[in-house]
Amino acid sequence: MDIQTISKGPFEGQKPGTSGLRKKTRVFMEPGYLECFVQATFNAIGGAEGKTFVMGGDGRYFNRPAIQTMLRMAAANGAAKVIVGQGGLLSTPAVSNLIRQRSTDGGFVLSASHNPGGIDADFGVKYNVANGGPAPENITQAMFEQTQSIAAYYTLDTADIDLSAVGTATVGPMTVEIVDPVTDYQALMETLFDFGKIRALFEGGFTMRFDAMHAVTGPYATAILEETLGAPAGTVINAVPSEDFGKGHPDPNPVWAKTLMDEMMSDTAPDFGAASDGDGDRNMIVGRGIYVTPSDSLAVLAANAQLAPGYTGGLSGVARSMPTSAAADKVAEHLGLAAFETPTGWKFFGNLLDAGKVTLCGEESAGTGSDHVREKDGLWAVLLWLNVLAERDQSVAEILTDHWGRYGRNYYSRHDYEAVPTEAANALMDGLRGRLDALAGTAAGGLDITGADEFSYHDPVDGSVSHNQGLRIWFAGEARAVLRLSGTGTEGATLRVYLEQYAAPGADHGLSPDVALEKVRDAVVELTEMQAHIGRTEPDVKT
Ligand code: VG1
Ligand code: CO
Repeated sequence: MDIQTISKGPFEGQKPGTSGLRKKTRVFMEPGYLECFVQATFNAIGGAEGKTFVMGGDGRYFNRPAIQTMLRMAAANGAAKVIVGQGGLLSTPAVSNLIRQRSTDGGFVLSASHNPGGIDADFGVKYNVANGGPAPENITQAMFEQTQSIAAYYTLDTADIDLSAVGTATVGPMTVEIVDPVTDYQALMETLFDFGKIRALFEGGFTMRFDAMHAVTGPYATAILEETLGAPAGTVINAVPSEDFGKGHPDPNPVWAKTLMDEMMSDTAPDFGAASDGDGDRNMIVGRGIYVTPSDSLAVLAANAQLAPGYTGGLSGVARSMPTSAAADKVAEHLGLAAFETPTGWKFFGNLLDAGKVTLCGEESAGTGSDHVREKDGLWAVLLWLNVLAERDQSVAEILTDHWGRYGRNYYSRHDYEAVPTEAANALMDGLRGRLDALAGTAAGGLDITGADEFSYHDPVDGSVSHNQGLRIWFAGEARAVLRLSGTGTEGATLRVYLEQYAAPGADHGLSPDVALEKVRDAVVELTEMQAHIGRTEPDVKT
């Protein structure tokens, strides 16, 4: 066994609090860089000796060589076995499922999620623990500390192994099991949804477009939607994972999935449209002529989940990330369910799911999931929608209009200001933070401010507290603004501004979000002195 020693000294680790590392691909390709992160992870979990891991990625550039490197390192660190997806592919929810189903010690996902791929784009590695979920704070903290002091990593001098066929192989003394990436995941979906009903829906002429965005859900969606549920060939587009995602941005939102959006808004739109991201954990839902915000999607699914076989017993509770709109809370209130508000990032849902406190979870960033795995799950959300559509025999527009009529509409939009100089972004946030206590009772953008704070999360299961999770401002008339800095960007800072305005049942639900949210937006621009801090007030991306 070779012990490689790092010459460049302490290594710049992941941002504290994030469960993986996301960097430019060329940075990951620097000698020893990926290795340091992987070794830091093994060190942080008390070593790999005798352990079993799952490994797979979204197929982006560097996926395959990185897996080979990581297999050698797992073997050199004494791991007993690694389960790898064929061709090095596994979606994030499929990794989560395999960790749970095979009771492994953890797993690695090679992905920078919705960030673009390619040698000049982004790469990433995430570590998930034995419950199938992203590494929780105590482990990410240990990983970060390891990256600050690491001086050596372990590897073997062995040849690459062939991952192109299902079977078993060895790397040094370690066993590698190469599995079909779709089989176990599809089996799980078949336990949750009424495949017969959905097949009948397609047989009845229901049409759909699923945009896999040249990323990992292509094989999953083709196998499940076309080959099993009988959707016609061509239902799944951009279905072959490519190393640069067809030079696109595999982020399922109206901006990056514009081709799909245009089709859904056209005269020849199919009944239902959906898309997923690089690693398959996000989803976009769109009906003919109508976009469903992720916050609304969570609320609609919470209100209708019991129509699917996996959820007939009802939900134990619903959780959403803090910036996500309160639409799901309205449903929970109505159904008498517990509702939880967590910081951004799926890892915070893990304890609630493990403790049986919630069944469904969601984030405004197009993440929805349930207790079936410990990650958000793009295709799962699409299948639940299909099951609901099959049961209700209504269009997406009808379901949404009915939902708003019953619970009210939470107008919602996220504005992203990308590649902001880090100092300017910090100054903007610090400036607002310093004035939060004085805001209640004042006005901005023509709205009265009723309160403001910085969100801290008190985990009801393990009692841990997470501070600095976003600035919140509430306005009279059930409006809210949230500001936070992204933890996943790779260039400067990304400022995220989340805008929300509630319109009760019976109020006007036909406004464009921009119009409904204009005052809240103006208030944010004014309160943050945005122009002075970052030299602009228009965001790069609105979702
Ligand atoms: C973003 C989203 C957040 C999501 C995270 C990881 O984080 O806003 O909701 O959990 O990405 O998603 P941030 O810190 O950039 O706002 V994924 O699909 O990258 O695993
Ligand atoms: Co993702």
